[in-house]
Formats: sequence, C-alpha cells, structure tokens
Amino acid sequence: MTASLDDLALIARGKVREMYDLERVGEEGPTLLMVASDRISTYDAVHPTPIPDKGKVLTGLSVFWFERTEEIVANHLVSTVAGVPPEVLGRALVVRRLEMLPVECVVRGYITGSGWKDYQATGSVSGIALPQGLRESERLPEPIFTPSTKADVGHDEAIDFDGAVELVGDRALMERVRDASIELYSFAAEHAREHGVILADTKFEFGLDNSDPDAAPALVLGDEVLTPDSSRYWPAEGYEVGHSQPSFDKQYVRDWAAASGWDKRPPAPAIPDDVVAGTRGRYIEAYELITGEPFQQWLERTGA
Ligand code: PZK
Repeated sequence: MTASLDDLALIARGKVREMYDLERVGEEGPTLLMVASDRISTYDAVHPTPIPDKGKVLTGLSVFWFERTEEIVANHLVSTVAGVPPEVLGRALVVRRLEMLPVECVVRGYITGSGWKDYQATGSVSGIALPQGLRESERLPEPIFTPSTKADVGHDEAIDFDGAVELVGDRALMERVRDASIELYSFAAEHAREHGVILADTKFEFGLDNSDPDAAPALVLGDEVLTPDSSRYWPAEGYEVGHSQPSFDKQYVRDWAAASGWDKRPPAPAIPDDVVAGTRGRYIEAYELITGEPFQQWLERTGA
C-alpha cells in the first residue's frame, strides 16, 4: 500500500523541491521521497508561475544519469514507481537515507559564473591556479573540483580542497569524493557534447550509507544529478568564448525578466504564457537531446 503525500512527514524543503520521510524501511534500510516541483527560480528568486512538467523532466534526467553512472559510484536511487504516491508519479524518487557530507561538490569544465569572478580577482578558483589569459566561458585544460560550503541561507561559499577535508573530517574519503565527482562530470560532459550540449559545470552531493551495522559506511551519490537545476547546460551551437553563454533552459525567462524591468530582487514576477510555453519546450528538448528518447516515454514508464 502506497502512502499519499499528505500522510508523509516533510523533512526538508528547498526552493523548488521537497524531501519527505517514507515509513517504509525495506531491505535497503530507511528511505526518503524526493519530490521535484514545477517551480522555477531565476536570479535566486522563485517565480509564482510554474513551468508544467519541469519536475518530471528533471526527475527523468536524474534517473537517466543515475542509471548510467552506477559503475563510477553507487547512488541513492531505490525506485521510480514502487512507493511513490500516485499524485507525484514521474516527479518523485524513493531514495536511500544517507548521512550527507557537509560540502557541495562542484566540478567545472569551463570558466564561468562565480568561478570566472574568482579567476579574474585572483587567477585561481578554490585554491587551484589556472593558466593566465583565460577568457569568459573558455574550456579549462581539464575539469577542476571546486567545493563549497552548504549555506542554510544565502550563498554557498567557495572553499579549497583542504577546507573541504576539514569540514568532512576524512582526507581519504574526500579524495574519493573529488575523484568520483571529476569522473562523473567527465562522463556526462562527453555524453552531452555528443548530443549537442555543453555541460559547463555541475554540483554533486554525496552521503554515507550506514544502514548495514556490520559493514563500513559506503560512499553514495545523493541529491538530483546532472539536471539543469544543478548544472549549467549551454547549447553547443553558438558557443563562443569572451562572454557569458545563454542557459539552455532558463534563457527565455531571463531575457523576458530583463526586458520587463524587474530589478531581480524578490518577489519574482509572474511569467507570461508564451515564455512559460517556450521554457517548457526547452526543458523537454533538453530531456530528449540528452537521453535520446521521447519525454513521453518517461511519463509512460512511471505511470505519470
Ligand atoms: C537530503 N537534502 C537536500 C533539501 C530536497 C533536498 N539521500 C538523502 N539522505 C538524507 N538526506 C538527504 C538525502 C538526499 N538527497 C538532501 N536534504 C536532505 C534537499 C530540500 C529538498 F529535495
């Protein structure tokens, strides 16, 4: 018997998703329900207008990547259907409960965003010295691991590798986390490139599975993975160094918001119908380009 969402305890709420406690303790130990909404944020503010199917697209993309990266590192995905309440089918996952590590694991293959700002100011990002003369959005000689703190409120703060070791308290574990993060990024960026999309950077979160009292805690990839909300995806067509790149998914909203005169401070404005439709189309296009399958198949597989 599958619970209804109303019967579950909310344990965490992000800007655009929720985490619930599931009663079910199966063979895999305690589990949670991670639910993606259709809410969208730009400039750190959530708009009052949802993007239909956004939560399902992001959930389907996470599952695509979880299924293809198991050989790099174990992940928390337990089920896409069994145990998922009917009202959130297609946009929720049953996941293993982990003890999350207190660092955000950012990997950058291109110099952009806060990395570009730090590079311009210091020539380094997270303590990693980069070649001189890089231009905005340029591909890096190799992907770099640039961890940050997990801020409860406000912005995550960049830290160097030793800072991450200090937060986690285990250098050997942090080296495995770094190496897995870079391998995951490299695998996904190569796949995306072959499908006409640049994966500029991404953020992972890891945890430890302590559910077997007789085994050593296992390193497990958690959270959502390689979605447009946790990553910067750029269209390969039109990519050009020397300036910022349009976001694959959010550029319609950003362009409309800029032209609307919104000062980018909360509250974010409602989004007009044509911008909603264009943005929904971009999310579905991202799903279909990256996975190579019609989005409809995700809906059918999950009974959404
Ligand atoms: C966990 N978050 C972030 C906040 C969300 C997600 N497998 C796990 N085990 C224990 N805790 C978490 C996870 C995962 N993933 C992740 N908070 C707790 C977060 C708000 C909404 F969907």
